Amino acid sequence: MIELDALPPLIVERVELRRVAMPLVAPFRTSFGVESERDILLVNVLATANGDAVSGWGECVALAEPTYSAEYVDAAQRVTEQHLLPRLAVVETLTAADVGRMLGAIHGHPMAKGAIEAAVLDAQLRAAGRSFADLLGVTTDNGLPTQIPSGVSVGIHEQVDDLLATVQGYLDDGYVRIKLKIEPGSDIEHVAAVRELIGPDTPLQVDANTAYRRTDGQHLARLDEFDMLLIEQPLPEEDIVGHAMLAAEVETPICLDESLVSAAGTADAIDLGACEIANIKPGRVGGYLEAIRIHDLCLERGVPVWCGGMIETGIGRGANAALAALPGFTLPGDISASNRFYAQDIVTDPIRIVDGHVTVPTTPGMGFDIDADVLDSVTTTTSIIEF
Ligand code: NPG
Repeated sequence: MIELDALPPLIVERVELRRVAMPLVAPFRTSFGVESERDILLVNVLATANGDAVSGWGECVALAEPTYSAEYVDAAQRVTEQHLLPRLAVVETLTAADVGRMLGAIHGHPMAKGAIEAAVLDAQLRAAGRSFADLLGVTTDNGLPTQIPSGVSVGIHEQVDDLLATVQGYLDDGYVRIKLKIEPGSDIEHVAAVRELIGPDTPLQVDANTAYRRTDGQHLARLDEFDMLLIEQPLPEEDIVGHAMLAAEVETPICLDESLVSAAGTADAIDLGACEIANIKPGRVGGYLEAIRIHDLCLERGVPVWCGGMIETGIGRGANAALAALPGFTLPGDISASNRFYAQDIVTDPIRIVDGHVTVPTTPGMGFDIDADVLDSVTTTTSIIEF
């Protein structure tokens, strides 16, 4: 367990909520829609700790529309302003561990809650002069930076030729694992062509984002011959039993993403045989602390995990990279370089890929420093909540 008690508590003065508009370098199509621009809510906690002024940032990964999950960015901002922050403003001092506990009575909204928790943790770590990687115990003993393998997620392409050209580009960039978005009609043929292009040794997996039904077991079993790492979230998020049925029918391991929203639910899904591999996304599960609990649980149960992505800016990516260095993350995550999605990031040292790997940040805080000028240039609105 990580030593959160070693971090100084915050006396929060105010919280600034920023909305930023970040165009993507290319449209990203999934089975639930096309993303061309991210409209992102950022939470900035301004506080004092040990008498010094400190600032911490968290990124809310909710999308503009409630298509990936029920959360969406306008609602995330509203619940943050009207329900979440007011419940936190009543205490003298605040810690990251307090956030989840104090917000427990509010149902849902894990992405909004997770962004607040991350901002508080970032401020606490900065006050202590410690990195998230250090808190997690994932720094190296020999002074060399920790490296994690970098996977890339490839959107659905109408034409197989276009898909192959895109995948080849990512192979040239050095990505060590390819994830293909699939949906009915864009699956077997696409996977077959990509497997042929990348050869038998490059790890490959697919993500359906809930696009199939229980009756698709035999169809999905046709993917077995392509020797993939996993099939991610083939069925709707509530259908845990359906995933267990598919896991019995399909040889390729079934991985859950959207279905996993807590450690308790993850344990149940594992017990039911529905979750052979887990995708851990801090935002989806309410924050990094719950993500760590899910990691610990899966490590104990022998269930491999990997770190998912939500097209984060460097704020979320830096922290994800540290998380993904924990020992249970035995599969490459969706921790691609910043330039896979953004021409310009809002942090000073965006995540880069070198030899297929990303360096885990070790600067104080959650793993990034804000580039204030760029951030200002992409900010669309700011609102301030006094504590
Ligand atoms: O590298 O951040 C990334 C993208 C990884 O494919 C990715 N995310 O369902 O996992 C997903 C998917 C996603 C895309 C989620 C768009 C939300 C929006």
